Amino acid sequence: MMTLSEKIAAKAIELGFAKVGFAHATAHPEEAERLKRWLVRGYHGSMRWMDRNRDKRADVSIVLPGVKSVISLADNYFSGGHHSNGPAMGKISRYAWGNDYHRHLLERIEMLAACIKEMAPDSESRSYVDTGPLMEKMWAEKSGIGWRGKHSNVITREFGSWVFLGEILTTLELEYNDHAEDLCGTCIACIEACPTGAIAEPYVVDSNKCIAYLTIEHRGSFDGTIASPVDGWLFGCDVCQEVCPWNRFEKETDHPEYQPRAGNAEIPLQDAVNMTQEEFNQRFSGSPVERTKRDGLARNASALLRH
Ligand code: B12
Ligand code: SF4
Ligand code: SF4
Repeated sequence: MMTLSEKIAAKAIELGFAKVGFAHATAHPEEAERLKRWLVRGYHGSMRWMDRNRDKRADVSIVLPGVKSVISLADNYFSGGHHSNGPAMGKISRYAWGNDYHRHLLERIEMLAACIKEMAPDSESRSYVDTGPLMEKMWAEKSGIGWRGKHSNVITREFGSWVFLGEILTTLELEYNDHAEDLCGTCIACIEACPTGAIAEPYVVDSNKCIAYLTIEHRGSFDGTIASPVDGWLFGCDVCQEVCPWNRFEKETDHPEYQPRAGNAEIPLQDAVNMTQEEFNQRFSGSPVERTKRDGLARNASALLRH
């Protein structure tokens, strides 16, 4: 006879998740303290939303009263292929080659939540992908999905770090996994390879220097104290993950949603500068690249051409 946890795990795998894990939904004051330190140092740059709901990020019982468990889910998005690194090309980071993951993940997370409701009608739940005030990487680690590498992303033994994360908070008591063991050892490849020195110390990223932040989240120009994107990264950056030895275990995803749209792994920089709004919509509607908007992409391309 399968336990409730086993039934939920089996359903998650059936829905196409690469990994699922369960953690007891207790507060973690030491993580709250680290988050506070990160914010006090200003490592969130202009992402002021990271400073809001700090109490909720530290304690999920404020988000869902009576919460007992966090179900962590991981979706493998590695679709094979590599950047050509050709001259005057702008690289798009791997996570943004296909459709926006938020929708694809959330739809299936909500299906799983509906199945759980059928299995336990008195239970309550909340589903999250990225947008909620949740420390997703911490929960992935606590639920045994993977550990936080020194580049701060979660690494799984089976798929490397090319995974998106999502969660279900539930009032159900479940059987909990052991937290994932840190397997970075003495390696510092990501810290050494980061082109802007954004990994301020092991496990801690200063967004102000991170190319992912500069090309996606930062608004306005790159002048004064703000750094500029480098090394041909037009949208996001994969350097710290590309050099990670654990990504030798990458496996190709079978989700068509994460397959690259034609020509979207990299774009001639001049094309990105000249792209009309209509072309931008045709190419990137429903893709993560939409977040930076046409003007943001053109700004990034102009900055790279100036280098
Ligand atoms: C804000 C944010 C960003 C910011 C800040 C990044 C960051 N490292 O925090 C920016 C814009 C830079 C960013 C970039 C990227 N992001 Co982002 N981002 C987020 C978001 C919304 C919040 C992250 C957060 O809470 N940061 C706050 C800091 C304080 O948390 P933290 O990094 O976990 O820091 C902890 C460690 O420093 C730790 N710590 C300190 N000392 C020590 C010591 C030890 C031993 C340990 C274990 C830990 C530890 O304590 C801190 C608090 O717990 C999450 C979604 C979510 N809601 O969680 C996605 C998320 C983290 N991003 C994601 C992705 C894919 C990316 C990019 C890879 C995209 C790209 N290719 O360009 C890059 C990676 C850059 C990098 N090296 O981190 C994925 C990561 C998936 C994974 N496998 O881990 C997430 C989870 C989204 C998702 N739902 O899938 N992101
Ligand atoms: S994403 Fe790029 S810039 Fe940001 S920490 Fe990793 S290597 Fe550095
Ligand atoms: S490159 Fe090395 S230190 Fe960095 S996350 Fe991977 S194993 Fe850990």
